[in-house]
Amino acid sequence: MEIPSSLIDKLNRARRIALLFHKSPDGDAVGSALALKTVLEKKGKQVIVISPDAIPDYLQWLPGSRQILRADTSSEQARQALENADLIFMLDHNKFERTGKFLAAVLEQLIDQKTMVMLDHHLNPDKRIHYIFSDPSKASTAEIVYEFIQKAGLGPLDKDAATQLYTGILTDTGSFKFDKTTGQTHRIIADLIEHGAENAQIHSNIYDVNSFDKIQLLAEALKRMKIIEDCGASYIALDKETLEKYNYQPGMTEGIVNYGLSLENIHLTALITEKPDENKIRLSLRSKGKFNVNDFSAQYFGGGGHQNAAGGNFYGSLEEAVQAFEKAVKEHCNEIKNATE
Ligand SMILES: [Mn+2]
Repeated sequence: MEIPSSLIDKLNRARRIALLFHKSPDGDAVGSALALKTVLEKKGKQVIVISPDAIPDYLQWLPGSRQILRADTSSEQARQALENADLIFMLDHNKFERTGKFLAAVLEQLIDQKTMVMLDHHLNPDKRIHYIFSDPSKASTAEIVYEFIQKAGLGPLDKDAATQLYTGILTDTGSFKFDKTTGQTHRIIADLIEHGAENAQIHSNIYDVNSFDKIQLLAEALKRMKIIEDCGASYIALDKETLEKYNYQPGMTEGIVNYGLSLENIHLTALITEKPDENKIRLSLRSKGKFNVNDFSAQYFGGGGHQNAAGGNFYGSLEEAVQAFEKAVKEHCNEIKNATE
């Protein structure tokens, strides 16, 4: 990573900095933004982190999490923060639209007036952004933020920043098991532990905090898993009545999609959910090997993400979404079946 001196100048001069990430934020989005906030504040900057919507419960213990401004409940404050910012950082997303309608419209208005910096690992970044540090070969945005902090001279990391970055890497690598996890990932993790990240405590804070409702919902979801055996695919569909029965909260379906991929000879899976208070069906897609769910989602569900993990949407009923998924799977049957050969 090379940071242009023009950006270093802008960073040095900036007084107010706004950081934002994608809708339905995960550990990588929140951890990356909070870590950058931690180090920038140490340099005397006024920093605000803006979230499109709620921070899931399993991340609320993160230092600084409770100061995050929610654009869905404080939209005017969020707009003002962006309008007043000297620099805007886009973390863990490649396009304005990933931040939701409201923020995307504000950012669209500001693109000619404000310097914007993207730190991300999703495919196809918006080329209009002034400074782009995008690397889809990286397992997490947090790794890119780590490097940015080093190269921009924003270190050394304190315990909070180390904890925030550790959380981003931990969650986006599936606890260091996804195939983009590299030696460099582990070298960064080693450095974060040496700077105070308490690995056992962080794992426990994130993974040992299930509610009874969440486990019951998982059980229900697993019972509903369907297999399209001939094509090596599986899926789980969850209707809103079921989610409501278990007192649905944001983040509650996190991780469920991965069970569909844990089966032998299954190379593509989807979690198809009808969320309460949404007029669309959401798909979360995972694959193994060569089968590219970024392209698959773009082709059928107007979404994208990464080669082996992507999201998408369907406008219609849950049943229609399931049918559309099954049809799309059949069209790519051989590719899916042979994805790991
Ligand atoms: Mn990420």
